[in-house]
Amino acid sequence: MKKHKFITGAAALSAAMLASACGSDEASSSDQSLGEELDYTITGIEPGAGLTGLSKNALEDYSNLEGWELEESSTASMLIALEDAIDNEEPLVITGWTPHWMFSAYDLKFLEDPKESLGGPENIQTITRLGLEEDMPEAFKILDAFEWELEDLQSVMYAGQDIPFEEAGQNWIDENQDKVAQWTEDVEPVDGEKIELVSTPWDSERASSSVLKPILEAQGYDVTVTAVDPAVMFEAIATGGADASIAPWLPATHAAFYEKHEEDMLDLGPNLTGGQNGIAVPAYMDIDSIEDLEPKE
Ligand code: PBE
Repeated sequence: MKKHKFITGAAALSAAMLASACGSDEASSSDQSLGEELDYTITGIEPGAGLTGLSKNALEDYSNLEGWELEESSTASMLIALEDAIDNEEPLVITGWTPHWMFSAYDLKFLEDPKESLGGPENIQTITRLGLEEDMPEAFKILDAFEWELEDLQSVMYAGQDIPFEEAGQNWIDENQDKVAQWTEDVEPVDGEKIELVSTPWDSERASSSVLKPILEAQGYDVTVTAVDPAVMFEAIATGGADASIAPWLPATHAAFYEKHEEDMLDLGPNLTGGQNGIAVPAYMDIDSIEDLEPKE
């Protein structure tokens, strides 16, 4: 699996600088506590991610995380730090989630989260702007029917690490004509009508977009998919600037945005179940719970 295909030089460079600044080549770790070794830092992702908000809640909720910090950067930098730690069998605490290929590429475990700061099982859900059903009934039928399994999304997401997502999505469509037929049952073709989808930049959502877009195009739609921060995505749907999204993670990840805009959008329910967020560590680390992290003295 080519893990770094989409990582830019700048991101790689800043992550390398972060890694060296974090003291990975400090002297013997045996005389240091885990917290000291990690500089009391949880390696996080983008500031705008729902997961970042949940992780900040965890820092508040757990008294043993007194003195710990969440380092916000990007998914690409977090993944480089993770690969680096695993290559050297060093400790690292990250904010992680599934579905993501990190759990198939590496042996990771979520730390137990007895306070459920990071939520429980997550769905990926479909939302539309108000009035879409009246304005674009055929697209609405597809969006309403669109629902797939974790294995489907994962197969597109894994393929997307080696080939362009457009190709991975089209291959999945070619191999899953029965599911596509269900989603497009009784749908009348349209003539180049424009539809604007909003999504987020993570690989799970690049995968789902790469499948939905050509399906709508095959029905005659002119489809735009724009990847934005979750806050912007909900805002766009609520204001009618965009038509629909299949990218919201709920009930916990995007709860803050959902609650803000609930009245101004339509929720079509889960298109996928079986997601999970958490604080994660390489499996070789001998801690099992967020509560095993010791407070800064
Ligand atoms: N994630 C993956 C995103 C949604 C998809 C869990 C990193 C987030 O907003 O946190």
